[in-house]
Amino acid sequence: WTHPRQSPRTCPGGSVPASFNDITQDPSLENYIGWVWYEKEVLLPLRWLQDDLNTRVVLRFGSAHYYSIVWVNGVQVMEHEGGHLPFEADISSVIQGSPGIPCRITVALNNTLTPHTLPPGSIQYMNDKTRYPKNYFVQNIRFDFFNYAGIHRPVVLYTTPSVYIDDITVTTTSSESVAMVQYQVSVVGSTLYSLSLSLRDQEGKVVATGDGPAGELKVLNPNLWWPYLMHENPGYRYSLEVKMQAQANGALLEDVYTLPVGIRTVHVTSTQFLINGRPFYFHGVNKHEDADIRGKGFDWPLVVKDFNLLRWLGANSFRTSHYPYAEEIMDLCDAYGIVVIDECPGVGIKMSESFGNKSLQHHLVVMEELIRRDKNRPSVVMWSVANEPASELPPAGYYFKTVIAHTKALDPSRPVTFVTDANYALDHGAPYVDVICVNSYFSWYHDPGHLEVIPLQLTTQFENWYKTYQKPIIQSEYGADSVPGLHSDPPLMFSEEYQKAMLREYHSVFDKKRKEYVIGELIWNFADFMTNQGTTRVLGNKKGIFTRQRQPKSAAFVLRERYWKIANESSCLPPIIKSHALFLK
Ligand code: GCB
Repeated sequence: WTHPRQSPRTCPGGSVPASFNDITQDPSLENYIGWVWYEKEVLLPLRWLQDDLNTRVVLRFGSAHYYSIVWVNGVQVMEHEGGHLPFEADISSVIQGSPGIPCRITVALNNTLTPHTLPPGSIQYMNDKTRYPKNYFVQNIRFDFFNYAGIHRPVVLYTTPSVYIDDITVTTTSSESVAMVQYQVSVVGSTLYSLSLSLRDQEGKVVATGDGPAGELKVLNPNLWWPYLMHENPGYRYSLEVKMQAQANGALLEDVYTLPVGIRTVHVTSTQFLINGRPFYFHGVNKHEDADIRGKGFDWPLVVKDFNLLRWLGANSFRTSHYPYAEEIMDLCDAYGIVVIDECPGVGIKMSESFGNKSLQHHLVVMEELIRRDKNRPSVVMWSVANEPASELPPAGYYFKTVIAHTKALDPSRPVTFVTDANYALDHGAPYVDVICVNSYFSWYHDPGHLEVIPLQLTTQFENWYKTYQKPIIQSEYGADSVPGLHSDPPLMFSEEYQKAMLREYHSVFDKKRKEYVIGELIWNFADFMTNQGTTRVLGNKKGIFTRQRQPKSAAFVLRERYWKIANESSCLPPIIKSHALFLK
């Protein structure tokens, strides 16, 4: 640790959950790359320590960026590679025998990105001594959001009995009058246990019961889980109570877990995306976990505000661009019926070394972690394994074939995609996806300022992809930067008017093609967000239809009118939803 930028840093107290970058006045912490330390002492309830043989104490992190090592009372209890996903360890053996003495939790975090992490990155040493100080280096990244780091999500301690429910997997099938809920429960700690299950509706009535580690529950006249704006009662979830009993160390142990279950089906045809057998059109957004001061740190009021804005907008869906979002956000998607394309942190996979075996193996592990976390969520209708990789490189073929096959093997119930900006004729990954998700920025990065090229270029884009693959297409990104309050008529780039005009050009093509095989449009982006500094970014990316502080730009009203119009065209929407009032309460 010879260079100041490499010296390990200690994070100021009380900064969890939050990114460390923006919370101090210290500019060297803003772009800090290297080790950061967190430490906290906690007093554990005496009860946890007394019944030590039968109580399992678990320490769980919602996420930390990116590589973490965790010690409890000086003993290393876990390490984890990658942000955005939870990790936990049984710490029972480390904390026993210390009633009344604080338990010390120490975390070392390293936010360095390498060609084999997800997202990938590279460290570049600047060796020209006439231009840079000794040991000077930069972290290169190939993605367009600020590389915030820290303990981003809640850290909790919880207990289970020593024999416990480790995992539950639920899938559902349904017809109009009957649904089947298939379940699998895994129990760890003993092979001698019994399991009983009961499924309750929202009135608390038991509608089906079962027992054993695997089986099927039959639900007559099911209330299906419907997306927001597709039904008057969206997001309906039953409660599945799973009860385990086991004898261990002379005691009767009981573990109970209650899982919300939404009954719905998802199918993809060559032209449609069907939810519960009905065509679903994605009219939604791409988001980021990003806000002033906290960076990527979880913040309930911000999350609630975002959901209110989504509902105001008439958005029925979003993609978790470009990494898995907090579990609390996913819970709200399930509850409100917001449909999710769940993306893993495979963003900025551009270097050829990032398509090698080491990267591939890690990508498979990340998909396992993501699917284990989100597999039971009715809101998640599709997995996205990457965003804009260099899929025109030959190794991308084998790479995506393998990642997608692995994802489908882990979860045969959902379609899989990745988001491409490659030329349709050169993309080696596209043959393996179920839905084509394509990003394009006509009149912005291509032909900047020329709105008039959009109709032709966008129509050609859709026709080329469809002709090649006969798969439904989502416009997974389109957009333009606008500096809030900057006006220009005729519309010029970066003005609010230009952003609106660009949207309208895209929309007229969507309206033609959604009669054929275009199944969705997701604006880039829901809100302005922070990026690395650069000559094309003025304090971040300004393609939000809301500002970073969640105030609407003019484009938000254009989109709102459109999304409500599309929702109201749908024949299944009951009259009560045809007014905004319900949602402005
Ligand atoms: C993209 C990327 C997104 C960027 C966006 C932009 O294609 O997927 O991460 O932020 O373009 O604004 O450049």
